[in-house]
Amino acid sequence: MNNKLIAKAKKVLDANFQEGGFTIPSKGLYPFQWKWDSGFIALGFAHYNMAKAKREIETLLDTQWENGFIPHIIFHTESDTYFPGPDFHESHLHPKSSRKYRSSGMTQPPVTGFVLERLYEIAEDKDDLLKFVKTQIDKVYENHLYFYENRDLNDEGLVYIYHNWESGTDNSPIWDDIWATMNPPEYTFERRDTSHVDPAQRPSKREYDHYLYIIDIAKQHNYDDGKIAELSPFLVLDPLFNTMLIRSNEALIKLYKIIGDNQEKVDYLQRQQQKSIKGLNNKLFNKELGAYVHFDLRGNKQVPFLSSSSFTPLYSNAPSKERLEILTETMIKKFGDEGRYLCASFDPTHKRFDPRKYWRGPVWINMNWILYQGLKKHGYTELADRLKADSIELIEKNGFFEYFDSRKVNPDSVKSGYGGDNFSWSAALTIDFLMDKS
Ligand code: 9WN
Repeated sequence: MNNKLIAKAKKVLDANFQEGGFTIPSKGLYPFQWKWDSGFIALGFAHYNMAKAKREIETLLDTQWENGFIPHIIFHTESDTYFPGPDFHESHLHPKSSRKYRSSGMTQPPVTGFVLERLYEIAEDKDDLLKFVKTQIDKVYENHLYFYENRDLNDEGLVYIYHNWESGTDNSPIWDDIWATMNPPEYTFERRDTSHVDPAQRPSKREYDHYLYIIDIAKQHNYDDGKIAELSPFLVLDPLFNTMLIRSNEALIKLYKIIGDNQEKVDYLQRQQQKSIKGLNNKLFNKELGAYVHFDLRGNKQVPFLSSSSFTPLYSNAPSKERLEILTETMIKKFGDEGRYLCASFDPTHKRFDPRKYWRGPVWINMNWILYQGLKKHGYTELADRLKADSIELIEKNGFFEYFDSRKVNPDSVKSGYGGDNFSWSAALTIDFLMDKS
């Protein structure tokens, strides 16, 4: 164990924890609570302060809307260091939105189910943690119900995202062809992100116009799911998002069985799970590329590009033995060059790859954590260890940054850690990587 690094990571997390019972991803750049960040953050706290881990999840789930939806950003406090803020998102337009919290009207990958399971695994006092799970699990279940009832357009177990910010992999080259089908107005606004971070590492102004335009369309219809499905120019089946749902279903089923007395919910989840796994394997696997890809519901076609999301189904029970082999071979062949850290966020052999820019090529620690867990789960120990070692090396050399240059030798600069510094999930998952007893 690397005690020095763990101590530093704890310091980062504790400094980002806020009085309101939630943790900001990074000071200045991201000053609110983010949905999937909170899940990963709780996993870090769980190893040394379970009270804070529980609080993080409790605070997040308290923001749930009446229809089961959980927003991607919750604006607990005022801050003018981030755009777009609550006045742009206007979540109150939705009739079932929270009356207690201001938030966005979009969501992020559903990680909370497997986070509850992992908290239970980490907890020393299992009875106490199970008591906590009992108070929260139905909210996660309601959230899954929301997805299946409102976002599974073709009744195939796959749920759509209507905005790139819902994917969590915000300006991946995957979206470029969708942007090419749109011509949004030129918005006038003041970016805040580029005053914290080198603009060369962030999306362009024109890309932001697209992001804002999709929100505008949703707002014109009070964030009505049916209208969004009908009108949003961005409507995508994302392998990462759907895998997180599948993996969280798995966790909910396991936890409900431990709790007992919840047969109806278990049955429902098992039925959905079968459908989702079938959908993922039939619709999102690309044989030529040897991995899972996104599906553009507007264009009714697969988006044939490899990204770190392509391998995330490893973290679930969805891939067959044969597919597991194909996935790991593709990862090594395309992303595993000795001169590179695993795992770049986009195909390093593709011309759209950029090792420095946001989700267009750098390494992200949360994606590495997901892939590591998946590889370990299916017995690919050597590759799993390489992912873990690469993650720790990047953090040790550069600090707890938001993302990292995927090249081992970086000819552009001496610095290979990019985006927000003292970034919470990089710290939290370092703790989980290093303190993992399983
Ligand atoms: C928009 C907070 C979030 C992460 C996302 C990451 C980035 C926001 C932004 O920061 O997105 O949600 O303003 O760029 O892409 O994954 O949850 O850390």
